[in-house]
Amino acid sequence: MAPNDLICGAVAVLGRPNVGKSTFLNSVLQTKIAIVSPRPQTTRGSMAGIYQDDEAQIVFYDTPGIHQPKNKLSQFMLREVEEVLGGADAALFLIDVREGLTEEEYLVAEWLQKFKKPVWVILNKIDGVLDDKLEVFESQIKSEWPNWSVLRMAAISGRGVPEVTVELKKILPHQPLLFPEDELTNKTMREIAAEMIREQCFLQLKEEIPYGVAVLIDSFEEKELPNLVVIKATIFVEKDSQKGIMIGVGGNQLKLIGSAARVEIEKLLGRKVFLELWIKVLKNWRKDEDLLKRLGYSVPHK
Ligand SMILES: Nc1nc2c(ncn2[C@@H]2O[C@H](COP(=O)(O)OP(=O)(O)OP(=O)(O)O)[C@@H](O)[C@H]2O)c(=O)[nH]1
Ligand SMILES: [Mg+2]
Repeated sequence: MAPNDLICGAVAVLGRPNVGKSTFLNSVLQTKIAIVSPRPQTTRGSMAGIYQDDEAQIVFYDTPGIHQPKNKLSQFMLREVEEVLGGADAALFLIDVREGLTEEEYLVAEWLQKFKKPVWVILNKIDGVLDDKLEVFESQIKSEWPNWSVLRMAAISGRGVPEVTVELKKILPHQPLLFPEDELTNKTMREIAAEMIREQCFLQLKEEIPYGVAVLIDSFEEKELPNLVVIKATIFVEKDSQKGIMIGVGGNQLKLIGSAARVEIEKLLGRKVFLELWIKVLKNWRKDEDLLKRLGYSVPHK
């Protein structure tokens, strides 16, 4: 160990869809970089959030929710989880205490049984249950998975979040930094901007439509005078009928998506943003390997 080495390691954040993995990532970084919505399967790719303090650099990897795959996009998502787990020093297994243990928790546990490194089961959303119920649930978890430690958290308010880093620091190694000191994530601002547009589709569109949405940034130009970032992006949908819904009467729906996404991107960049959106139909892209690849979701052949 060199004298200047910090506590350093990669930590996989795992769980079924919608348990609060991305909310945790944003909370531990105190910066919103990961998209969040009340609907399952919001996150599609992994994303590093690099937590740093005087003692440690902990690289948390947000991952897509583990689920039974049903199309090629699902396969891509699960492949992302597999890759993160392959490179992690520890894992956080998030559970929504309001929902308790579902079949999908046992699916996640199966993945983690093969992972021979430390695991913390994180009981998330404790703001949503009474203490008595939480006690019972915690004992159930401890008897189900006796080798794993348990922590309680409400990622939405930040309660219990610092305790996670305290625990991790006890087991992660001292080693040279994994990322440069001032880096926040392994994603580019361009990629995060695309995600923030997709997030608004999840928040504002109903039923199946957001699941068939993909976003690509066509151009991302930083201008000095006026001080502004000009972003042009295309939103892809799967059917002609969805294009009409997405645009809305008089273009209203698209305007709402655009202005809400612009506000989020401005917060992240700390600069004014001009956002221009286009919509295109790419029929059944979730089932087509070439189209998936074009949209950034390529599934490598094993
Ligand atoms: N009440 C409560 N809600 C929470 C908490 N943490 C997350 N949520 C909510 O749970 C929903 C899902 O949160 P996400 O962070 O998107 O969940 P995820 O695990 O990343 O979901 P996927 O990306 O779909 O796998 C959102 O509506 C969050 O606001 C919490 O501690 N308490
Ligand atoms: Mg997520």
